[in-house]
Amino acid sequence: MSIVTDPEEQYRLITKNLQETLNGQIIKNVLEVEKRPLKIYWGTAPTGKPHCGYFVPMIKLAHFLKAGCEVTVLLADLHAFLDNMKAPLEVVNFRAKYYEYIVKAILRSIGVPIEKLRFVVGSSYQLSQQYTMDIFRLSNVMTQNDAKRAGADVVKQVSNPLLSGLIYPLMQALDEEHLGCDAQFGGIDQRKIFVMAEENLHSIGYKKRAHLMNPMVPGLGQGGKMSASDPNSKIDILEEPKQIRKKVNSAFCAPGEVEGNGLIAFLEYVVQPIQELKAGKEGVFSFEINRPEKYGGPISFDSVDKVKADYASGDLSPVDLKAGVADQIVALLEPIKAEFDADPEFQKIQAQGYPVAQPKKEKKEKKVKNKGTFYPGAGKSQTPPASVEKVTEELKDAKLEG
Ligand code: STL
Repeated sequence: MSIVTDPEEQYRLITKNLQETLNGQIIKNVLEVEKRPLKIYWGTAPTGKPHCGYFVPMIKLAHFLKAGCEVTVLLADLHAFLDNMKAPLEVVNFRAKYYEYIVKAILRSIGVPIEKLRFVVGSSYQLSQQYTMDIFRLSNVMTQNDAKRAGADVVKQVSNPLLSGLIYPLMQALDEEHLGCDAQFGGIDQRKIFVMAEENLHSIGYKKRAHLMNPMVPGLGQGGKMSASDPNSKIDILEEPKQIRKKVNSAFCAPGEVEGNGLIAFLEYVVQPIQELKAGKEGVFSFEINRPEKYGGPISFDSVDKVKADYASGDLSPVDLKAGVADQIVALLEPIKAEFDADPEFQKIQAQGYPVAQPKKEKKEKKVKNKGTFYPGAGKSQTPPASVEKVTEELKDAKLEG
């Protein structure tokens, strides 16, 4: 991957395919006036196992690296905990490490050099005295409503919201200062937090950063949604080919409808950009569908627009589109799965981050007792939980109901 050095070309690459850029002038100033590499970070909260949607931000990280940026990946472990305990403290450090493995494996698989990529675990600096004081200082210039609104699209919305949901956005704003960056990148769902950061950091003596936002890309579920409750709507990065094909086959794919179609979106936002990165050339695209001879034989496309046109007209059927996209996903995930299968450390960290739930039998027993393990009156004789995750779920349910 050759590094781009012309400031105008760097800016074009940094902002390529984004939905929105706020304060692009800050970026231009760094590149054109200060003439130094742009410092940019992307944060992710290590909650559930990363799925195919992760390719979308990875492609932008590739653009940033190609533009010579100093790129930081924030593994926001405390945020994963603060967002309704999506990651229990007992496993969050393993999940952060697992996310690092996955991010590196994805980038390697698409031919991106990662030597220059910096990984920072949130709790490594977010528990410092200075950071803590900054939370307090920010909490004295922002209202509860400001914080609530900032987190509205990011923090899981529940019936009885926890205080942690107000702390979450404040910390994300502070991360910009404490990671020493010029710009933060994220999905358009982060917009309210980004705007809040721009509006408030100056009140505690810190500078405003630029913000880069990716579009939200439709998934494979109903209406292009990815949902935690529908396992078919998400394909794990380490999913087996058989499972990939099964999930793609069950994907929501309305005949003739291009808008919100997760399979076509995958071609547009993942397959094409990766082909462009690999070729070092824009506009390249080749998509082959291995259709059996008895249904008319192989089909090939050289642009996403042609895929869209043929799908809209009915010339390309959902069945054929699914088969072709499934092949693409299988091929993209193959080297990542191979890396996982060849690395015992990678496997170990996955097992530690995502301990398997206990067998159903025990679950039934618990129901009869109707008391959580951590219920104040619980006797010492109670069996300790096999899965931390499950206990956390129970505590959460108890809270929501109570
Ligand atoms: C998620 C899912 C996702 C992004 C994030 C969280 C972002 C978290 C974050 C936390 C702290 C920061 C920046 C970003 O400073 O796609 O659950």
